[in-house]
Amino acid sequence: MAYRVAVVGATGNVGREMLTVLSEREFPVAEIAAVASPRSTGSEVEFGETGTMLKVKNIEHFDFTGWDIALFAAGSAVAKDYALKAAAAGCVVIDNSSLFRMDPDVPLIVPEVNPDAITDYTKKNIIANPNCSTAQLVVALKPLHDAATIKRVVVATYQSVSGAGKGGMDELFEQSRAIFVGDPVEPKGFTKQIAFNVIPHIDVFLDDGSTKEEWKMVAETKKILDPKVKMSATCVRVPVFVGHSEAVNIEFADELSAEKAQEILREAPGIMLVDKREDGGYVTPVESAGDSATYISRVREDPTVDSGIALWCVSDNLRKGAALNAVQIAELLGRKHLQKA
Ligand code: 11C
Repeated sequence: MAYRVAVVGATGNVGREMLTVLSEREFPVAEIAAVASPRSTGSEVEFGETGTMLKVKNIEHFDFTGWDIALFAAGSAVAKDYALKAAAAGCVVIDNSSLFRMDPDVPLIVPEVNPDAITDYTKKNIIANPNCSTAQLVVALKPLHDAATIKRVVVATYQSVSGAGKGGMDELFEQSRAIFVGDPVEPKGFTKQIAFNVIPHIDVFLDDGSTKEEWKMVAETKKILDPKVKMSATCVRVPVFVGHSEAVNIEFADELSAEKAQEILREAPGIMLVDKREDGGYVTPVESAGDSATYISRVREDPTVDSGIALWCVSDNLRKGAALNAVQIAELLGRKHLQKA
């Protein structure tokens, strides 16, 4: 079985990564199309490292009829205009934007956590991919929740600039250069200087003083993992190019020792436990870049609650947080639901 797959937003950070992951994992592709805005039409992108160059097609003229799967990585505005069109044409959309995530008729899937929820995709022909900071968190939480029932999570994130797109990466690079050569630093996309700084603000502010990124982490975790889990998030942008990190405190209903938590995490799908309790015996975002794993380090008991664990969680936000998770969803869909000769 092989599928006709379109990648929408193919020239962006996540779209390019989707092409790489599809080719790396040898996704059964009968035909692949790179689709993007009129601005990128006619340019070329490589299909992973296959040497095959794909001419970028204009989304405005692209006909999704006859295409099996469309991986959308073009933001909410493009999803709003074209995902429903693609879905109506019979193509299953896996959308990386936040547009459909909380729609009760659209499953929000992390394959290691809630694969069975995918059956609901038939309601709209759309499946949502979570926010990058949520994806790695729920991969870490799921096996611990199964073992000891999570009551409450407190998380602080350290999110790389690639979460804000290529523009975010360029801004960090430009500001770092400007500081070294003594030029003035002028924030563009970020609200304050990001080079050699941290900014406790991602996405827009909400009425209660939290940000939309923080709201997304809470709402998405509840939808994917368990609505009963209470959660508080603080999301922070840091001057790292790729790789989101999270410091997580988890309170459980049942007893769970640090040793048992390590044992569980060592065996859990999608997780690589690197927890040596010595200099360098943990993973940093630079080391996670380009990898598929969600890395867990610094697992220890939290003595401030009856049963609690603190841990450090790092993953490549363009991979597990976006492209890889989308391709895993496509694999799940292909294996379980799409039958093609
Ligand atoms: C960031 N997590 O790091 C965001 C990017 O809802 O898919 C992804 C936003 C989203 O800025």
